[in-house]
Amino acid sequence: MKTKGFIFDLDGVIVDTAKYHFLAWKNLANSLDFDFTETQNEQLKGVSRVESLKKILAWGNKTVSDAKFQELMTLKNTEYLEFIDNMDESEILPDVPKVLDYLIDENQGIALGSASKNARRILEKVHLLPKFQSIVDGNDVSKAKPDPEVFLNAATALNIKPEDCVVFEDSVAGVQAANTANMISIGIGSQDVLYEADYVFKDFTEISTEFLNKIINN
Ligand code: B16
Ligand code: MG
Repeated sequence: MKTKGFIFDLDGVIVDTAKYHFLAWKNLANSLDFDFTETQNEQLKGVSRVESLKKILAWGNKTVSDAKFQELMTLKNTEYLEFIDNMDESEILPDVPKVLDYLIDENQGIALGSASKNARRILEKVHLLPKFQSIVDGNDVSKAKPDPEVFLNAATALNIKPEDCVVFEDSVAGVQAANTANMISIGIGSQDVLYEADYVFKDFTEISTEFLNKIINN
């Protein structure tokens, strides 16, 4: 049995925190007298907090001082954390624990590779933190996806070569980051959006142990 490194994105792969990011950003935009759509929100998936706010302000044609920018980031995160603090295991996406437990039983490396600075707190809330050998999140990287830094750091933390790593990602930028890192990319979501991934599944209920064994032993 080979040992591969399995790197999981957080938002959109393990839990659906995108809905909370959307609500918090939307309230912020509304407080500045503009709005944005759920379609625009798609462009914020996998994107760091700073880059998200830059995009949102551009949609609203707003320019703000650096101090105001920092204040808005804090405001958004404070509201977002109120949603996070109400999360529990029921918010874990279908069959994620099953796949994690299978990979752990098969002695595979398991890491988190997320843009979120709140990743540990979220994993703690849904009681999945102990399943991860390594956590690489928005506090550990200087370059956002599609830069491969977050996944390369996760491979280093697992002590597994990038070409022996596999990434589960729901965002286009994340799939591109995995591909640039020379890792196997598995898109979670729609084939139409994630067509650059090596494999795409709607969710983890579609991922069989046969498929995982194939990936492990390839
Ligand atoms: P935070 P992921 C990303 O998580 C989200 O998809 C993205 O919408 C968010 O802006 C980013 O984390 C930063 O999150 O404000 O909590 O630091 O998909 O990379 O797990
Ligand atoms: Mg994501």
